[in-house]
Amino acid sequence: MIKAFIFDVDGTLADTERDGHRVAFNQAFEQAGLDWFWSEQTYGELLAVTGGKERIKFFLQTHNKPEKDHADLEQLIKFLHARKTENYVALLSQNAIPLRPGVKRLLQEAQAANIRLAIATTTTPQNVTALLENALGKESLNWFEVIGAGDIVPLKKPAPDIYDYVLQQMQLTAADCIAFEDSLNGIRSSRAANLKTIITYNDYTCDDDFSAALLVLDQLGEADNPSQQLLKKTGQPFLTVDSILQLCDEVL
Ligand code: XBP
Ligand code: MG
Repeated sequence: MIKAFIFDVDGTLADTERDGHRVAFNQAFEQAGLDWFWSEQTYGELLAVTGGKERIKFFLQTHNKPEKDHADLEQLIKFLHARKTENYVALLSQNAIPLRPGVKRLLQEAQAANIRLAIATTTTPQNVTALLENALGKESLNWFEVIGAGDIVPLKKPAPDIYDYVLQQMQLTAADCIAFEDSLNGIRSSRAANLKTIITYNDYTCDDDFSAALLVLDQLGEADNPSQQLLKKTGQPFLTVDSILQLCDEVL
């Protein structure tokens, strides 16, 4: 019996990368007087590395930027990332990024069915709070029993650490839970923690290898905004808690 759903945030709960994180990084570069700019395409390539600080470092190396030899590189990255987080939080409060279709419905259905909820993400904790508060209201933070985020674990996705942390906090085993992810790094992490995983992909991740997933969908879907993949597979317009539980029974 499934006891909990564990959600990734960026790309899964909301499409935050292109118009949220990317914009906030570019603002931070400008604020620091750097001439770096991450286009939509460049950002797609940089998404190979999870974590904002890790992504900046990867950019410096792969784009051979002179700043990679900065006397105190860690300090520079820390400074840029702190600005980026401020920018991201401000951006969400001015212009909330909506949750993806079906997310709010499934979260509410899960609670009504006494399924416990948690978050496992590599993003900074303030970013999770800002997204949930602006998209769902302050009280929605209480919907999640554990919010595992950012540097709380030593290794970010694709390592299993953040999922292992959440499972340990909830005193559950992987067999009790389902993970919801959107990316290859995400499913590598969840599968390395032995979690059955449902994928809702997006423009940046639609070509990723999701062969290890329990189910791969374009989105969770709503009655008036159906999941095209689910319609094709089952004739249903949106994914429900019941259909998830049924799917788990079938694979066991
Ligand atoms: C999310 C990320 C994060 C955000 C930026 O990955 O990779 O790095 O892009 O967040 P996932 P920070 O959805 O797999 O958890 O800048 O706060 O690190
Ligand atoms: Mg993600």
